Amino acid sequence: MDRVTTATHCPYCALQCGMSLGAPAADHPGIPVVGGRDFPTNRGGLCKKGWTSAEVLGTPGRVTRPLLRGADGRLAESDWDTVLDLIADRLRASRREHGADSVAVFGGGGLTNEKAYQLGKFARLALGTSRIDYNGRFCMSSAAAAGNRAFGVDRGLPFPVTDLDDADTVLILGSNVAATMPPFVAHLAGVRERGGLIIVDPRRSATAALTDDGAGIHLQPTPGSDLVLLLGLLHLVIAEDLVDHDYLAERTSGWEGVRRSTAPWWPEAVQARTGVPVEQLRAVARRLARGRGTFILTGRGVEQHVDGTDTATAAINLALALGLVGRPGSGYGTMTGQGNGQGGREHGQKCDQLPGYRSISNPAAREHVAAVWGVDAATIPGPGVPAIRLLRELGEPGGVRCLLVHGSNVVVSAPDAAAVRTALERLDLLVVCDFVLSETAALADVVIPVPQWAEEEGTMTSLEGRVLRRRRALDAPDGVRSELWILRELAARLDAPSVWSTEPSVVFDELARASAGGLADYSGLSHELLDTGVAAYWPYPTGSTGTPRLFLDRFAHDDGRARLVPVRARAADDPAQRDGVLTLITGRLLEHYQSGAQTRRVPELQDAQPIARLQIHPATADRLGIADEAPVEISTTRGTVRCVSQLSADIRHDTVFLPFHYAGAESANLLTEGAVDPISGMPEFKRTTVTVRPVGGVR
Ligand SMILES: Nc1nc2c(c(=O)[nH]1)N[C@H]1C(S)=C(S)[C@@H](COP(=O)(O)OP(=O)(O)OC[C@H]3O[C@@H](n4cnc5c(=O)[nH]c(N)nc54)[C@H](O)[C@@H]3O)O[C@H]1N2
Ligand SMILES: Nc1nc2c(c(=O)[nH]1)N[C@H]1C(S)=C(S)[C@@H](COP(=O)(O)OP(=O)(O)OC[C@H]3O[C@@H](n4cnc5c(=O)[nH]c(N)nc54)[C@H](O)[C@@H]3O)O[C@H]1N2
Ligand code: SF4
Ligand SMILES: [Mo]
Repeated sequence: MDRVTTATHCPYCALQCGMSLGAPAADHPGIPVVGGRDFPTNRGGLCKKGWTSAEVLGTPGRVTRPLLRGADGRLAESDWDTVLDLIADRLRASRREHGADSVAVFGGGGLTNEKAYQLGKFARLALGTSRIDYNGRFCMSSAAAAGNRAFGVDRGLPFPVTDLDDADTVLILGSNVAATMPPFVAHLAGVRERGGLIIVDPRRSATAALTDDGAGIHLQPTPGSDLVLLLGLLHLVIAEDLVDHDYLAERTSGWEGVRRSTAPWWPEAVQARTGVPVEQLRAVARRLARGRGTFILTGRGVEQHVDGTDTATAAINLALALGLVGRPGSGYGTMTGQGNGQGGREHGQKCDQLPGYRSISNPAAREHVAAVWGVDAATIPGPGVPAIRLLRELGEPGGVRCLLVHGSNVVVSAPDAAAVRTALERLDLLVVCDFVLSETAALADVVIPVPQWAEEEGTMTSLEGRVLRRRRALDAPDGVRSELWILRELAARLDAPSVWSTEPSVVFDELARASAGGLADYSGLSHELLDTGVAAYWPYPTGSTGTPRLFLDRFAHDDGRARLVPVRARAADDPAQRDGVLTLITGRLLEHYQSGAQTRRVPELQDAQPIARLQIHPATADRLGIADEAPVEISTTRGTVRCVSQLSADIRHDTVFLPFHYAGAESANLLTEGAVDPISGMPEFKRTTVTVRPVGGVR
């Protein structure tokens, strides 16, 4: 390609920092030079992962030929016709012998909108299966369910990130943006100057440390007690008469039930359950109600729990009671995680959903999408099952026998990872599309090589609901084929109806038509329009100029009102503080991304964080006889992790923290349980009872 500089976005998280890719340096062929680009979310800044992202393009382990497992049990290079014919034959046979739902698809929130859309269409039309879901179930599902329930629509931030710049108070619950979206911190500079940053985290995370020196308040509750904390804050807002009654009357319904639900949560009761002192609770409640620009934001720390949907709902109820939602200069939102975590949940990879965030159970939605696809609506399967149930069905009698994985490394990132591995090994056929041999790809019968972000065109939708152009800066290695091409080839071999373009802009146009009239309406958008650099926030129906701020006039429910939904805290079940019994929380480090499939292959990042370390309080470590940087064993009934201790006073005495970016014996998900939120299907990643002991005896 002859372009010297390509304006695009980072391949990793949902902040989608603006990035420029320059021509490769002579001594580094194939690796474009990365630069930060002025863009509202990052203003030229990038984090370490962004700066080093191009390294993965030339990683030594890159898969550039289809791989097929041979009779000797090893993966060996094959050719496209052989593997595509084999996959199509095996899928057809499975469908014939065991029914269409014996074939399943697992997608990812890192896929472009075009690929996510095509994957959902492929599952329904080419495979005829209802069994499709994706890793966003591990990520956004609780916040999405809460948003849909309260507002009738789910868009992570219903306002541009830059709205935060002028805030007086920002309450962030369970999100460590200083590590997970570093350039985002610049948007908190103003609120820190005004002393209004409030961080809720059982750890003194890098983000919690931003509240130091009068910049704000850090609340350090027991893991999993946020629902009580939020009920307690609302209780105080009511008791101190800080509620915006006019707003509630004009714009919401259900206040009375919510008001009553907060009755038991006197500050003293909240302190007893959460460990947060009464004075801090009062200070926070009053600060939130100062009424000069208040935002409430949630992250995975409060959402990845069995009561994650209710906890996000409690945060929304608090925001509504204060009249923050749909008012310029204030708001509620959730921090979307993956690069296309937002768009990836709008176009049909979710088991219950059709493009445009339409329900697959709604007859009118089915008719609309069927017309775009040129099929009879009756041929579109009904709703499938959410990710954790899908993974449990693998290889079970009457369950799924063949699985296609696009954009997830489930062996590392799904809860109860050992059980997931066993389930994958039970399958008749596992096909993994990836550009590296991830731990999941290493188990596959067929590995399909695909291009990386800088080698393809497409669109991504950022955490603020803004649709962005991902642009090609260089050609993919010889032998690699795009996912759109692969899906078309398989669709043809499976005699699928409809058209299957391999051109991202054409697929986008089809997606736009399919989304028309839906909640996430992209019908006024095209690659051509996005190439002009227009700030395109959905809904963006034909003839409109998009929607940077949602809810200014109405919410998406038929009556235009937001719904306040009463929620209740679960019974207290603190694990007895027996010797060695602790609460494990899992999460992220700045240097690694997700399952680490990409960042563990970047020498600079891997050197900075080469091994898994368990963050543990020095007093707790002392009690257990654990020294700093010493080998430890962490156990549950599901498995054991071996790693190294990291003594730190930044964590509660009763809590330990382990990042989930590592594989093998260091994999945090050997410990986590597959328990899920009953509404969203979100697994409980953030609260596992574990025992910890030193390896090699007490010091
Ligand atoms: N460096 C890096 N950045 C990333 C990613 C990555 O893997 N690495 N992934 C991206 C993705 S997909 C996502 S979803 C986002 C996630 O971004 P975050 O939500 O910021 O990330 P986590 O580290 O999972 O959790 C955030 C914080 O929640 C706290 N926490 C744990 N349990 C509780 C609890 O019970 N209550 C409260 N209040 N807090 C709790 C943890 O201590 C942690 O500091 O990051 C995105 N950005
Ligand atoms: N214990 C614990 N577990 C967690 C979490 C936690 O906080 N704690 N967080 C959860 C969250 S929020 C998330 S989002 C998940 C994420 O975890 P995963 O779903 O495993 O996400 P990634 O590690 O990003 O895996 C993406 C894989 O797809 C490949 N890939 C990237 N782009 C493409 C593409 O365009 N096409 C194809 N075919 N492949 C591609 C990458 O190389 C990589 O192998 O982990 C969840 N697991
Ligand atoms: S914050 Fe996210 S989008 Fe920005 S450079 Fe880092 S990983 Fe990339
Ligand atoms: Mo995520």
